[in-house]
Amino acid sequence: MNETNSKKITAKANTNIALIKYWGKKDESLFIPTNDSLSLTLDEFYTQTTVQFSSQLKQDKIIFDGKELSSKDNQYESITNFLNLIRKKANCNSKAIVDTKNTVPNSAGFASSASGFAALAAASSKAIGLNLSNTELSKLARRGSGSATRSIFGGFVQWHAGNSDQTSYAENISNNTNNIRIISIINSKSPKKISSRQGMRLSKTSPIFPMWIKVAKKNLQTIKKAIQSDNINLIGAIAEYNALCMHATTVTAQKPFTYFNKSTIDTINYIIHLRNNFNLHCYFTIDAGPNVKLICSKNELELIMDLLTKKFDLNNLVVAHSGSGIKYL
Ligand code: 2P0
Repeated sequence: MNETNSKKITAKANTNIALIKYWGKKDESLFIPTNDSLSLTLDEFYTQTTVQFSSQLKQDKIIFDGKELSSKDNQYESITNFLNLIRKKANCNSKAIVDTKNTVPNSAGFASSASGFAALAAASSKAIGLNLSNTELSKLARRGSGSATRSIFGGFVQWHAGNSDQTSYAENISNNTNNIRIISIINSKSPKKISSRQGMRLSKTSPIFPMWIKVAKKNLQTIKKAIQSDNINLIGAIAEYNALCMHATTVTAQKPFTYFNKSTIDTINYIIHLRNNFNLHCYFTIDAGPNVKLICSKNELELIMDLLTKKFDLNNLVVAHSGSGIKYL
């Protein structure tokens, strides 16, 4: 980048829902996870980010959902730290204007950091003149937030844990996504008290953490076969079991904690009730927050939505399909 101002680049990234969870790091500074994870990129929740570098700026200017962040905000710091990585890679000192907009409810277990850092990685690297492959973008997005590693790609995505910066990245493993639907059942939009980062640290103190890694490895093999054979029921059953195993490490940590609230438990029970008493093939998964995501096939979506609206406000139910990977606008 030789001119005063770089090109202005806008990128859009979708968020993703982990069916095999990323939970635990073996290297905190490089975001190397303890286990491989697998997700479905969603079409509903996304981040759109515009970046331009300018040698005339004294510091980064970051506009987050229409509001300029103060340099004292945590979000400002994490975005600037990420931009520093890009500047180092491109050997350029210019500061940037970043304008980012989310349709993801912030910090409520919807991994807004996944789409956020994926969009930032794509827009900022292109704006500064780096021409990175999606694999390289995936490695870069990982340095902002682990789950962002997967949001570079669409469809079903596996993040290979690896053991170094170069070996820890994601790839699309299947676009066999026509029949799967995810219904987000929103019971809270308020920020969580324990960040994922902190939660992962605490969970590592659980005596069952080593078991979690073994189970996740086994679940990954089974779910990949289920994806190949388009077996939504098996995908749902494995994802549900995997989520419960992840959350088991929170309640058994040396300082126990949980992301569940009362509505989380009610919703889990309702989904089990639909399964047992209506013979519907619906399953749940839960991230580091209280909201529940229901997994089902498109054939049963209408029936399931009819029953869900008897219990939940329609405004709190969001149906998502599989979404695409990074796009430049
Ligand atoms: C996941 N989660 O696989 C798991 C499941 C939450 C539960 O990735 O510390 O915001 O920035 O790497 O990516 C959320 O954690 O954590 C997450 P950092 P991140 O989607």
